[in-house]
Amino acid sequence: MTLPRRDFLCLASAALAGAGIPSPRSRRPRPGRPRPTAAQLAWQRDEWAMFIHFGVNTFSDREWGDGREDPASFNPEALDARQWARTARAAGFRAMVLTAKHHDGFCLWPTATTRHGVASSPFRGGQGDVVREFVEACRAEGLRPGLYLSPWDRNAAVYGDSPRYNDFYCDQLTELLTRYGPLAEVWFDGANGEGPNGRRQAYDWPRFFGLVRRLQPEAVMFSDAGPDVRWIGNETGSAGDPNWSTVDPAAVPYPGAEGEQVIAMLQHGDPAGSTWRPGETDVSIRPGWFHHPAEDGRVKSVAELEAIHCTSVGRNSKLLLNVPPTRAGLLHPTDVVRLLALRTRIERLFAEDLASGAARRWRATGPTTGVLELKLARERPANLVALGEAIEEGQCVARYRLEGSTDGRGWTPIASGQTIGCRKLDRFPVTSLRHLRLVIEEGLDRPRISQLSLFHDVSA
Ligand code: FUL
Repeated sequence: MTLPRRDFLCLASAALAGAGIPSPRSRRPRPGRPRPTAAQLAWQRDEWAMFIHFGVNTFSDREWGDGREDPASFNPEALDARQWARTARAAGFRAMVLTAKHHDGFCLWPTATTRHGVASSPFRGGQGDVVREFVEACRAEGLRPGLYLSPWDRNAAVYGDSPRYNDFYCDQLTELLTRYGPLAEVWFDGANGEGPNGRRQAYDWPRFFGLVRRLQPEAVMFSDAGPDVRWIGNETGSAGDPNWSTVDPAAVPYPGAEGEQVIAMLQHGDPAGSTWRPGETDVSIRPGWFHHPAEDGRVKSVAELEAIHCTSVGRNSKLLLNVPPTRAGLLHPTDVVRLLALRTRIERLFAEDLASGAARRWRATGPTTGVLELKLARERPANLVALGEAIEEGQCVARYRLEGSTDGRGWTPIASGQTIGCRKLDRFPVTSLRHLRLVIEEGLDRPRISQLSLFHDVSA
């Protein structure tokens, strides 16, 4: 990306203002901490979204196609997007994001912008539209659809001729944003290469963002630089701890920006940040993003997936778990069984909130600190706590500790942490307790605790 940072920021505000649609940041400010928009809140409360990497790479057995793949190779003979969506719903996902185009440039919908896509393939006799089947399947199963459109395009002849490719990319975006009804998320990857002319493509991010805001005002946009939700900084399933949903937008000026500082900001956010931009944790259930038969024996175990839930959703992030369809166009049976077992495991884990119905008392100890104490009906062994802040009012807690007691007098420390946000999960050695207290030691505003739940994971 070649735009200097200041120009980028000016262009960004100009583009959003020019689109005539108020951006979340330009809405009338309320006093206090930054707060999420309704779309950001809905996005986070989905907790789990399924990522679907599917395209010519599925047939060439590659992770990154070079754009020279023959469209004739794309022929998923048993494609059933309803099977993807049914599985996702049964496993507890609430949204799905499909790679409408990956870096190889092959389009999964019948586009007027290039011949490199499904219309040139044998799939449904050249009449197929995977994006439509995907979106309709999501709607039929009550899932919120999202689309990934790779800016890096190794097939487009105009890639590298920056103004022309930006027009081409906006034409593709426009098709996707206008043909398929409301989208919940538009996913931008930051990958950036050189075109056939040997020149590096300069993406017009402000224009791309402005177009999405104008055509799909309810969709959240994902990229390293938001504007609505940010990449979490790795692909291993691990959000930072602490993890603030606020950022300084100047610290990650454009998608694909590099450097240790950038990764630290993506991982942790910034308590002093002016902008609400929560982190999304994307990770694959397999080693690769696309399906490779050689990896059929390397699907992550239920224990690994549960650990990922705890380091993503359990650290104030959202999980975008990739489950790639096979060449047939179906999710692999191993992945399906694993996902359903994960759902059962998570449901069991959180089945009995030992703190439900417990007497609770909040005592402020300062303007931004306080103690939430609760008393269970009887003494119970426990080893897991779930905490939450009422993030619709912003994220405030910066440091806390948890203490347990059998009699309400002698308190034992059981866990401590920094941020809470939408959801924080803390495990600790099995402790028998009747009293539990959350001590907010440091806050940025008056803490609003929406959840203090207690569980006993018997499998731990
Ligand atoms: C990366 C891409 O290069 C990978 O292929 C994958 O799509 C991942 C989600 O984003 O940047």
